[in-house]
Amino acid sequence: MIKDLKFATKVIHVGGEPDKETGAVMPPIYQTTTYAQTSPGKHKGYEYTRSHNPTRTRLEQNLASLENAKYALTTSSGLAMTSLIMHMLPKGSKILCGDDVYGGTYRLFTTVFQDKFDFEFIDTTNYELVERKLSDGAAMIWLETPTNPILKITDIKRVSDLAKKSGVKVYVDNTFMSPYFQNPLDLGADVVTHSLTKYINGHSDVVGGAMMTNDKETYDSLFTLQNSIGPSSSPFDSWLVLRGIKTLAIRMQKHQENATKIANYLEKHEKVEKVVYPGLESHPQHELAKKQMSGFGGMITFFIKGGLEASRTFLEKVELFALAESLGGVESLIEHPAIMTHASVPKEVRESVGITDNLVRVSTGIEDVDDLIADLEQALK
Ligand code: P1T
Repeated sequence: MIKDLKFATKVIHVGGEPDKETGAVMPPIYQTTTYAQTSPGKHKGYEYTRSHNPTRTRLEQNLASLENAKYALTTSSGLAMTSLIMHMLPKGSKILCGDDVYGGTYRLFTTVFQDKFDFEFIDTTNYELVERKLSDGAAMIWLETPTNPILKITDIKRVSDLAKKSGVKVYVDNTFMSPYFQNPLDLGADVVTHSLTKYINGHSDVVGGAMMTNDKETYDSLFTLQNSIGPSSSPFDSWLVLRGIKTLAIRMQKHQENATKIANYLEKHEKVEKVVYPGLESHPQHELAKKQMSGFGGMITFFIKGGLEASRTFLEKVELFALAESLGGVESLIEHPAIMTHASVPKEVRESVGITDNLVRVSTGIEDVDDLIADLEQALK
């Protein structure tokens, strides 16, 4: 294979070589649980699909290349990957986590794993605080950047440099930017995670997760846990993600183009109190966003004037935007984090980070942006 392929080539070609047996240009779906051995223990690298599957191998090769990583591992959901990672850490470990993360991640940490670890949720954009907490000792720091749903941006390189001094591993959930706009490993992070459910698959028809790393020990530990616990991704889902991923570069460009127009439109609207989009000059970390990311993505958060009732009326009126959880698909979605994706975060915690009842989150799709703006206009009216 030609070395140093560019992103738009990698999504199509890495792990995508024609089938050796037949020449099929598209990868076969190896819909099998098991593989024949020629003698006990003698096989072609595949024994049982919980541990390995050729369709999944192709996807993992592709994913590793997109984050410039040596290793990738996929799971049946984003949270399944987060769970495997938590199982890897020694009991009693101190875990630092950003104070604004996906509600399901918060729930996993504060319920399932709360007795095993000592969690501390901190504002990771406050670097004095981060430095102090890191030097107190921790097993890991878990960052979402931009965060879900406030879109706060943390300086990955700065935190990684500080963490290295204290021997703390840096994990970055890169779901919102996708590998097209941001590569945390290149900035010093130890492990990057993704919900494949979102931009990477891009068609809202698969739930999946992944991690990429250059650290063999971490990969080996997570692979062993995946095989022992069992949340492997299915051959068909792996194939669907391989299919969706081919257009990741071109989709991300369009998500961003549409989101920029919508964010500018909303910022001028009289019924909108505030808009948060990393590409707007008004974003508190706009300069960092320009430096750390190669684009600003498709997610927009905005605050409607008038509180819960005004938000509810607006969300009931949109027609093209589906009122639904999730993000990153070709279709536009809209949701109310306080009632939907972040309902498992207690109200006082939500409000302390700014997830108020008039906050609306938009996942901008790749439709014609004029139609999307017309829909927002009639619903705001
Ligand atoms: O849904 P799942 O594939 O398990 O991924 C969980 C997850 C992890 N990380 C981030 C940043 C996420 O946004 C998610 C899932 N988020 C939603 C379903 C949502 O609507 O925000």
